[in-house]
Amino acid sequence: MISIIVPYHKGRAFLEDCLGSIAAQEYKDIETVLVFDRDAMKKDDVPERIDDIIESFVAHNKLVIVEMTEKTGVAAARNAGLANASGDYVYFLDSDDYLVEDTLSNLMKAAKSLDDVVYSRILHTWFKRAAFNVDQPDASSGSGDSEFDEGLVNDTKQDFGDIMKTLLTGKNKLEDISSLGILIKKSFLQKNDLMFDEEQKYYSDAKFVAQLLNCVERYSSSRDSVYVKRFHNDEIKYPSLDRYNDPERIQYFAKAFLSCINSGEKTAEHFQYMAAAYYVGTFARRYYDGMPGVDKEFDLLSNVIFKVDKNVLKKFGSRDRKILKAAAAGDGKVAKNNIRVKLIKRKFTMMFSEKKHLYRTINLYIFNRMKVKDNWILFESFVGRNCSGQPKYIYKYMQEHFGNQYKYIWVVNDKKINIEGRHKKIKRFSLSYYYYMTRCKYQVNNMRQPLSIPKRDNQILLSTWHGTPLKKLVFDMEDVHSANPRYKDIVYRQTRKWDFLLSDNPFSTEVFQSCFRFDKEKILEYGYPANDPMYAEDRDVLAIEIKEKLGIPKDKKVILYAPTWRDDSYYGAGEYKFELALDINRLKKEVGDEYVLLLRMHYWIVDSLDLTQFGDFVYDGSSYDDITELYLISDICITDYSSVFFDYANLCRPILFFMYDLEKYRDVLRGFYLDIEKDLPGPILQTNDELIKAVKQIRKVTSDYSDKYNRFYRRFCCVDDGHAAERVVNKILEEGKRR
Ligand code: C2G
Repeated sequence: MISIIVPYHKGRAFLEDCLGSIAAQEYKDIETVLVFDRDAMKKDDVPERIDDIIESFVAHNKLVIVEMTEKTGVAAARNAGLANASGDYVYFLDSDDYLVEDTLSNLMKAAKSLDDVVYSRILHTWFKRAAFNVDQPDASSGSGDSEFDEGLVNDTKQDFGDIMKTLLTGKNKLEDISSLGILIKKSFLQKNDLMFDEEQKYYSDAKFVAQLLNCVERYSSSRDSVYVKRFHNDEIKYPSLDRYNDPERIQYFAKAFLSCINSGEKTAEHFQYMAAAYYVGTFARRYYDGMPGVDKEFDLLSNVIFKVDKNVLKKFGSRDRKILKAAAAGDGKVAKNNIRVKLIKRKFTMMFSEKKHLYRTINLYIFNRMKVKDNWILFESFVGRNCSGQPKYIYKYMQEHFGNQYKYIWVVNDKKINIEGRHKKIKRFSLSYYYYMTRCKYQVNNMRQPLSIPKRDNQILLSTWHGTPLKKLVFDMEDVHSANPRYKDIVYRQTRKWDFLLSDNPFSTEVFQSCFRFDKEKILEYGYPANDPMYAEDRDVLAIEIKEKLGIPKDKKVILYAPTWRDDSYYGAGEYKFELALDINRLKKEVGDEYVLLLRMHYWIVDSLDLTQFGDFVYDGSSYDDITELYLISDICITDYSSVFFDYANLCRPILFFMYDLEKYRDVLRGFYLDIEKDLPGPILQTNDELIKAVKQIRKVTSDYSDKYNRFYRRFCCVDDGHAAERVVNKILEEGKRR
């Protein structure tokens, strides 16, 4: 029998997934030892209720509950679990992680009777279990949220069969060394007196694994067996253990290194190397910068570096050796002098090897010392992809009303983008970008700005965001499926720099306060400038021009299909896939005489669709800069979970919701702010049959939904009146005069 030891102190939803994954194991001869860390549980303001989860688990699974009252911490919890385990094998599973169905059966298949240990693969994810796909790229290799990814390292792929390489030398940091995903014979643990060090609040895994590696004789491995480790993406509600900001942490860190070095000959050199590498690679910088409490850290780490053998020191360059020798001797002054030389050298190497470092340095020391220009205003829409959305219409208003009084700067990825009026284009992340970002008085951005360019006190940053949200955003998302583990943390820091946030309606004002944790006073509920053209007198004239530009025959009505992206369907950072569920051939056959289809993929989608087969029925609107102009020429809008419909509703034209994957999108990926059955201004259609029928009977649909549409309009389009740009511009210029 396998005893699975699960320590628990927090995270109801995590525990549910964890126990669910145990219940779903193909291998059945298991008991679960669930250890409650009562002391840690008490720290919660409102204790979580988990009785129902336990009750339904117990109905079909063997469960032993261990109450830990005198001790606390993960090491003590695992030891308590060990003491109560009656299986021949033990297996540690954290309550915020989970397994796939064949995890244990694969381990047992690989286990030979004499083996002490069988280890497996650990895959990292920020997905909950229902959304986990074993074939997705490992989250620790960094994917998902665009340019802000830092990319962690995971190189356990090589020499998987060698236990030292997999469990030890493949890990970059002490906290990456893990006792998870390893099936261990209990008699082996008992024979060698192996336990977790309860004195170690953090890093107890490292010592445990070091000791295990020193006494293990027979082992196997199974690449097919997968342990799923979840990253925490809400460090505010659920900080992971290795992220607690604890001033005492360094003591545990130094102690853990010392005990790992002393754990046995087989691993000693490796830990000495790791400690020295950490010292010169990470700590040196902290020490040099004089971070608070760093002198104490210096003393503690000196004791560790003192243990580093001469042979190990030889593996480092001469400057690093000097730093390490000074550290071992406890000589802070010499250490610092050498660190200074190292950092200056590194800065120069970095500056000349990567442009971004050079530009950041120039920005910091030169541009940042120049005056902010009161009449410079910088615009960016959709991270430089185009000239559209709120920034475009704020720009347009300023061009028309303030002309040459201001210098207009547009941030673009490609200078060929067509932008009307007098302006200067700069490429995102070029040297000019740094220059203008740092010197302009005003910035208007509809997404998020990079943190690598510090914002100055007298600069004004207006975030317009890019839509009224239907799907949950940032701090309202229980799980972030598309972004890196630091997503919420990064967004939090970015949004703190916004002076104003634009909102289209009272509903958005409410949501923005929770999803961005943003102050109400700084939210401008002025409506969307990009919706102004929908109220313009000449909107039909404009529509004719746009239709002509796109080559759409005047006598054809237009169906706009503008779906959004799917969080879990991507190739890599910021590159999303889209599989078309719409049956274009059928739509063409059934309504092709009256309509054309205008396809508009979301800007994250990189798949280009081959539309040639549909002849003159389909027009590609994906590369068209401005979706507002596409709204103006469309007679029907088909969308799904995109905020597109909130804007389109200003035209009071029919909207159809093609939600073929509603259950997954709503229940697994995102969750919505609206009760879509009740609140949407059009029908939810899940099949092509339903969709085509609705298009054919569009008059009936319109009249069936007229009450709902009116209600929707009053709730979400109540501020837009064609003068949003005017309100926004007056406000920010007025604020500009004050600063
Ligand atoms: N958009 C577009 N084409 C699409 C979909 C969206 O041009 N096929 C543009 C629209 O301007 C829309 C904006 O991108 O308002 C945001 O699109 P969403 O599909 O809502 O998705 P997302 O980018 O995740 O925005 O609060 C805003 C949203 O909830 C988040």
